[in-house]
Amino acid sequence: MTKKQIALVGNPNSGKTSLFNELTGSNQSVGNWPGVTVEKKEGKLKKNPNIVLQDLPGIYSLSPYTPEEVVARDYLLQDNPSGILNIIDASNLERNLYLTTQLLELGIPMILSLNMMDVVEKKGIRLNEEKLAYSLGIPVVKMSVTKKEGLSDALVEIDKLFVHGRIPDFPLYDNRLEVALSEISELLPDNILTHQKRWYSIKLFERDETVCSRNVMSDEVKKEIEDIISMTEEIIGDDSESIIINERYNYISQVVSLCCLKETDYKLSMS
Ligand code: BGO
Repeated sequence: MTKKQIALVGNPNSGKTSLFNELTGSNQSVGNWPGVTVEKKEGKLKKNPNIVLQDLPGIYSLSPYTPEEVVARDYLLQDNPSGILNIIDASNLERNLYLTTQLLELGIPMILSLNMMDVVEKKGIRLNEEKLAYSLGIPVVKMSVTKKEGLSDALVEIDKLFVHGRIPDFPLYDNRLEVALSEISELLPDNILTHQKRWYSIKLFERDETVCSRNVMSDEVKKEIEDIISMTEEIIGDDSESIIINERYNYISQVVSLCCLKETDYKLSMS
């Protein structure tokens, strides 16, 4: 039987290595990603050796600025994993969801693992995972890897992903930005897969050099895209990279305000 691949993705210190070790045990192989000195680790799930967990380097973003980010995004775009298991430190929800917004744009079925729930509880934060799952449109599981809690729930979601995993809806941003992104999407080269169009449109809007140089586009199309970007920058009054960053954080703060209550929120309302 051919092996199915799940990519394990998360920020540094989210508990990714701890989860990888728990799920794969001693069934691991370690090497380097081609051409870079970034460690490549993969392992078969203890509970189902037909599923391979690909441990991607800890990253904060899918920008092209570090070898770890380049390795992670190249793998996610080119190696066609069946799904992404995105582990986050739920006690730092806003910061960790920044990478999640980018992963949602790749057109790959995805599961969100809310790790460090023991810390979340100690901080008095109430997190409604059902509302979070509804807002993001993907399955969400709570876990504490060090307490070995929630691991079997993650395995159940991985199994479900192979049966009815679907490509998540991507986050929607400011209308003026959405118009620009759909115009860019229309101009993308034909070889870009439909489910990856959102990611490529955003990367071109950000003037991501790697994406610009790897895709063959006529000078005319390049100019049209540049005109769309500069006009949107003028309308919104910011540079394109900052526009995307701000829109991601606006989206995250809406999601977090729907599903997260800090102790100060409920203590105030009860007094
Ligand atoms: C140390 N809860 C808590 N409280 N901690 C967790 C959990 C959890 O659910 N999951 C992981 N950790 P990595 P990346 C450590 O190593 O897996 C802890 O970078 C220490 N080390 O045990 O390495 C985990 O792969 C000394 O903590 O994350 C680890 O994503 C004192 O989070 C840290 C205290 O986990 C990072 C902690 C010498």
